[in-house]
Amino acid sequence: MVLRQSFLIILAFFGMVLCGLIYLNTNQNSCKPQIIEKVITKKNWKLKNFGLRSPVGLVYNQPSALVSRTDVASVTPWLAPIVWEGTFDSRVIDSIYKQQNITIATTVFALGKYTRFLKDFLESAEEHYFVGFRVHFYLFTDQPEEVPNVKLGQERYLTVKTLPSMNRWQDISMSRMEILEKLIENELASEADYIFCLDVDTKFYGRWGVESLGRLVGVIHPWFFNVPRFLFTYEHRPKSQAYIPAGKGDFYYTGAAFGGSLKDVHNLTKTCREQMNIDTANSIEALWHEESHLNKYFLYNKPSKLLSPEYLWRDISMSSGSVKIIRFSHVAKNNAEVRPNL
Ligand code: 5GW
Ligand code: MN
Repeated sequence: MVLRQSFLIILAFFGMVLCGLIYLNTNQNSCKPQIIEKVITKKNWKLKNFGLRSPVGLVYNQPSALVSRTDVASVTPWLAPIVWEGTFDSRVIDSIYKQQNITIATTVFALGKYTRFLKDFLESAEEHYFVGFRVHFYLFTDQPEEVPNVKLGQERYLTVKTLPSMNRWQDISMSRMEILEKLIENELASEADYIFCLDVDTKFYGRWGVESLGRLVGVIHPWFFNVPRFLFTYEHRPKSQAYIPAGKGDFYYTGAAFGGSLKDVHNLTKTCREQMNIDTANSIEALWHEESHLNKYFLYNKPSKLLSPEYLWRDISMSSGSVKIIRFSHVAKNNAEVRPNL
């Protein structure tokens, strides 16, 4: 009798201890992310030690359905991701794309005095841009002799294409979309899977990798990511094809970087080229040229992925709380010095 009683007491005691432990554990999980991290690490340790591997052959932290960055939005209302530091694991995403044997075409224009930006652009790209992946740069210039001799790594290619000199910035700005459209049509189909079109007065300072790939990719303009849309510099004159009515618009996207699949970027460049031609016929030039047309396009053809201003910052010397890493940035330039005399 006494034995049975003490057995039951011991059983009840262990039951209480167990309940307490379960309670503590669930409680910690729901309110203390750092505890979750510990649990995950322990699991990883177990996985490693029993020789188990995740499907992508990597041991990595368990993704959380509860914990993420809370100081920025990482998804749009149409469920496109917005890529910020802390929203992806570079090892996981690299290992997924590594299996796909992809080529990323990258276009850049350097006419007139803008060839001076090429060295820093290309050298910094070698260090930070799609490192470990096949990249093919297509460089359009009116001065091929000014292209610096930058040593490119394995599986990285540069094709220089000579353009006639253009002195009017309108011509440079307008012709870019048409040249991209024709490049995709005539040359890229069997050569590349994705394309990015970048300004040359820029430099890479941090990783820009496969996390940026998507069907249609826009980059949020660094001046406008934290302002209400009535301040966006959209084209507001109905006469222009780039017209966006007041009170409309999602984000203000930069014209200095955009990309995506060949098909989607082809449609984008073709549409912008056609819209700009209509504007020219109607003697109107949109406020910010092709950037205005790009913004109109993205309003009606939503990007499937957005890159945060980490992917195009204003100038490396300026800082912001939510931008924790500057990956790519405009360099400070003296417009009067580099632009042709108008
Ligand atoms: C740009 C503005 C006025 C006159 C000429 C140009 C210009 C642009 C040029 O003389 N040469 C040239 O190669 N470009 C290309 O267009 C560069 O790739 C440049 O990055 C891109 C956009 O022009 P940006 O960079 O001057 O425009 P913002 O808005 O970044 O200052
Ligand atoms: Mn620029």
